[in-house]
Amino acid sequence: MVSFRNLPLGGKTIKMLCRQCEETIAGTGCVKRGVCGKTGELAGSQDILLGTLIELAACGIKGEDADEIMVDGLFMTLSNTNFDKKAVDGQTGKAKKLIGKDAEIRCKDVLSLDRNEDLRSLKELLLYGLKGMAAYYHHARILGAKDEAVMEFIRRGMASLAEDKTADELIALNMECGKTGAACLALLDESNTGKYGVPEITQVRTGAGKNPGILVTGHDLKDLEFILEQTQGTGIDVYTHGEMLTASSYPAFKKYKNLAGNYGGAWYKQKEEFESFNGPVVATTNCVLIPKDSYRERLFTTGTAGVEGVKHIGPKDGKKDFSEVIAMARSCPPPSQIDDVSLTIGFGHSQVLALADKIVDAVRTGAIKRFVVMAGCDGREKERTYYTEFAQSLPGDTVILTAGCAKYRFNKLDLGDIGGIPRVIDAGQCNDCYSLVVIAGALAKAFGTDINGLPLSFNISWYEQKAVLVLLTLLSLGVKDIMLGPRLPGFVTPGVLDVLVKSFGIKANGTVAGDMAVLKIE
Ligand code: SF4
Ligand code: SF3
Repeated sequence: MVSFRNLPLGGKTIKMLCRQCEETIAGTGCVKRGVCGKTGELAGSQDILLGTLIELAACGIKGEDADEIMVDGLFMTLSNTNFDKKAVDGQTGKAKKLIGKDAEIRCKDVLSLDRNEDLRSLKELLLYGLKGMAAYYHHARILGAKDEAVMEFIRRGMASLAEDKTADELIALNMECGKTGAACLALLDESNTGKYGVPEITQVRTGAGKNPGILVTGHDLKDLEFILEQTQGTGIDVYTHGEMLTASSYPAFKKYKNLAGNYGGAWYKQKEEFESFNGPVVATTNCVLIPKDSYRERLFTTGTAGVEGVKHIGPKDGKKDFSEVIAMARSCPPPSQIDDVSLTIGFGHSQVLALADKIVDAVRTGAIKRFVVMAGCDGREKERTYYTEFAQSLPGDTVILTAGCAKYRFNKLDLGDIGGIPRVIDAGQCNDCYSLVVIAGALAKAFGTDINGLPLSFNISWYEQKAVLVLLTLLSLGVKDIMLGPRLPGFVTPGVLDVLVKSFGIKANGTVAGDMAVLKIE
C-alpha cells in the first residue's frame, strides 16, 4: 500500500500530512500537528475514514444509509469540524459494515493517491470540493431535500480518486464538481427558504442582554430551531455566533422573541468570545476549535461537529434534546458585553432583486461604479487585516457583496450607503454565495452582458473546503479573474496553478494593501 510517508518530503519522518486549509504550516502541510490542533492520530483516522468512503463509492454502494454515511463522513473531515477520534473511527466502522467485513480498503492515505504531483494536486482539489459539497448537501438533507444528481456525482467523484485519470479528465471532474456544486447550493437555498421563509433585510444587535443565554454557532439552522423551540418561556436568551448570524433574517426565526442578537464575530475569535459569553455554547458545525479549560465544560457539539471530551448531543427520534444545555444556562451569569453595534443582514437574492431597479439606476447614473464580491472565510492570521483595509480603501461609489464569515473583517465598519443602498450587502452564510451568483446573473441580464462584462470584481478569501467548492462553482459558471487569498492553496502545484491562471485568470491577492492595484478600480 502506498503511503504519503514515502513521498519526497525532504527525507523527514512525519506524523501526518494535511494541507487542506489555508492555514497549513508554511503553506505546504501540517506534518507534526495541525495549526487547527489536529493530532497525527486524528489525521490518521480521518485518512482511513476517507479511504473507506472512497471504497464505499468504488463498490457502487448507495441508498439512504450509504448516502448519509458518505455525506456526514466527508463533512466530519472538513477543517475544524470534528476533533473526536472515536466519532471519526465510528463513522469508518459504519462504512466498513456496509462494504462488508472482508472488504479491502485500498487507499489508506488520501494524499498518496497519485505519484504524479500535478495529478495528486488535481485529485486533492476534487476531494476538497467534494467535502464542501457534502457539507452543503448535509444541510439540505437535514431539511428533507434530496437530489440524486448531487449524490451520484459525490459517489462518482470519490470513486474517481482511486482511479488512474489524466490531467484533462481530472480538470473536467473538477469543473463538474463546480457545476454540481451550483445545483447543490440552489437546493440548499430552496430548502432554507422553503422551511424558514425568504430572508428579509434585518437589523441585528450585537450587545449583551441581562438574561442568561445560550450561544449557537456554526451553520445548522435546524439545530437553532430546536434550541429556540425548547427555550420558549424559560427566560433564557439565545444568541447567534459566527455563521449563525444569518438566521435572524429568516421570518421563521423572527417570531422567537428570545432570539436576542449576535454575540461576537468570526470563528477564530471563539476562544475569547466563548469565555466571555459565560453561558453554554452549542457548536453545530465547523468551525469549532479545541476549547480552553475556561469554557470546556460549557461547550456542546452536535451533528457532524465533535471534540474529544466535550458533550455531544445526538438525534433522538428525529429530534434533539437540549435540556442539559438549558439547565446549564439557568445556572450561568448573563454574557459580558464585548461590543454593541447594529448589523444589517438579510440581502438574499430575493431582497436584492427587489431592489434591482434602484441598483440598475444607480449604476446607470454613475452613483455606483463597481461591485466587489468579498466573500468566503475569515481566519486568524494577522495578514487578514488586508480585507479590512481593502474594504476601507474602496471608493465611496463601490458596493461590497458578501457572504460567509469573511464579512466579519468589515461588517462592523460604518461604510454608509449609496442613495439608500447599503455599501455592504450581506447575503448570508458561505452557502449563500449562491445568492451572489443569482444577483450577478440578474445584473448581467439587466445590462445585456455576461458576468465578466459587469463592473464586478471578485476578491475571495478562503480558509476551508466549503470555500473550495464555492470557488469551483464560480469557475464552472465562467467567472474570470478572481483574486484569491490571503494565500493560494498549499495543495496546488505550480503546474495546476498555471492551468488556473491561464484558463481562469486566478490571481493571488498577496497580503499587502499595495496589491489592491490589481483590481484597477477606476
Ligand atoms: Fe493543518 Fe488545516 Fe489540516 Fe488543520 S485542517 S491539519 S490546520 S491543513
Ligand atoms: Fe467560516 Fe469556518 Fe469558512 Fe461558512 S465558519 S465560512 S471559515
